[in-house]
Amino acid sequence: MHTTVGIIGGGPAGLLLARLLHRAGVDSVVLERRDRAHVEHRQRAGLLEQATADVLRAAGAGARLDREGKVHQGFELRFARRSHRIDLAALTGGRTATMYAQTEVVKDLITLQLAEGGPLLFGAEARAVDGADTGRPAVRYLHQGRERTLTCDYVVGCDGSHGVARGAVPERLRTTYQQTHPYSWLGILADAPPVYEELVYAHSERGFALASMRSPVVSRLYLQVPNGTDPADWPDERIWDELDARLALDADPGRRLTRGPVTATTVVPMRSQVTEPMRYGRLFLAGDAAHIVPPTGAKGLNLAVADVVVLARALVHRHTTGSPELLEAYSDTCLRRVWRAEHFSHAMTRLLHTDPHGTPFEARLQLAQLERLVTSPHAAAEFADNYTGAPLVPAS
Ligand code: RFL
Ligand code: PHB
Repeated sequence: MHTTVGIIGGGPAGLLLARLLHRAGVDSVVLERRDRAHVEHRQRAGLLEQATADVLRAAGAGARLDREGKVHQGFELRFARRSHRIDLAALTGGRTATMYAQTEVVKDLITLQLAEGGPLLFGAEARAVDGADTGRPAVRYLHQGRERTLTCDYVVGCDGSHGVARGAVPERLRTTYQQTHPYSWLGILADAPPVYEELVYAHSERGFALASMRSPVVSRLYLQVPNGTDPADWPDERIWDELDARLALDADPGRRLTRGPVTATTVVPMRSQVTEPMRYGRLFLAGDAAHIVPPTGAKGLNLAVADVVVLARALVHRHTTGSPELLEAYSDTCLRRVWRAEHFSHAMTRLLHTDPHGTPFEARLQLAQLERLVTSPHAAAEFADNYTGAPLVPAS
């Protein structure tokens, strides 16, 4: 089989890239290791930057997003048993975020791809990328028990943080920068109405907590836990008790933590990682395959979308004009945004979590920084600008 763009990975990055290329008349094949149900039900991100929602709309994937997504104008920040509202829209001249789960984005893109797009093969596991530095790269993959080869003009690794594409860049040419944070998130889904119509981020001496939502009857909640935590050590009652203690809603008549059956529990390590460059010859890396942020700032999916928007534009430019200049600029263009988001995600993570190795002095500094955020319009505006996200394609 031959295609113009071979895409490894059918997560949000790979699916959206295939969609954008299809709309511009460039053919592609998507190879996805897992089956459709697995990909559609993997619980992950929830919050879309405005620019991400706009891209999905422009790609013809905005109908259900507009019906079911909830626009968030701000969020609540709680610390020292007090509550503050960060008014994102007021601080940014009208920018907002939209709560629409990654599972739903993926379902919408898969439906479109199967109805109108090029091949999307489930159960197709890429094993290796050959000849990335030649004019005719190829992906070797396993499908229905047989090894096959997909020859391509370009290969894009959208295969997440544990994929194979990154390994096809020779080690001497790639640098990985990384940091593991000294805590993880215990994430749960519960059949219980959300705490509040907006997100609630809480810093407490007991650790960080986040109250998010998936629907009017399903809550998504996160607790800071030590690395290596076994979810089995967190029976439902312990989770609810800890959320109660950290969110400290008792003083606030407008908010209530309603308990309900916990339907899923996962532990997510908090990692920061960037691999440079994001291109080797005709192989490009996009999304989690190239960079990971801790989920605190809700940036991972949005960064994946930003990468593939830049890449689709560059591939289409090459296809229609023959000029490789945008493809050559791809890595540098994306990395500027990636490092901005890495910095913000890292800073927001450190601002809100309780460092198990921190000193009392550092804990006081952290409170001083939180105070600054809720009392200085300048500090709040800088935060809100980062949280709501930069425009997708830089002006220059
Ligand atoms: P994905 O989603 O990991 O998809 C990669 C796909 O590649 C497939 N694959 C292969 N296919 C073929 N051959 C191989 N050899 C393959 N190896 C892997 C995999 O099966 C998979 O389908 O990467 P992608 O597309 O780059 O998307 C990135 C996002 O998924 C990720 O950044 C976000 O989920 C991060 N994230 C959040 N991002 C946000 O923007 N907003 C949020 O609110 C947000 N919250 C979160 C998050 C991530 C979380 N976890 C679980 C880490 C909350 C959590 C808890
Ligand atoms: C989520 O709903 O999963 C979510 C929301 C906001 C974040 C992180 C995760 O900052």
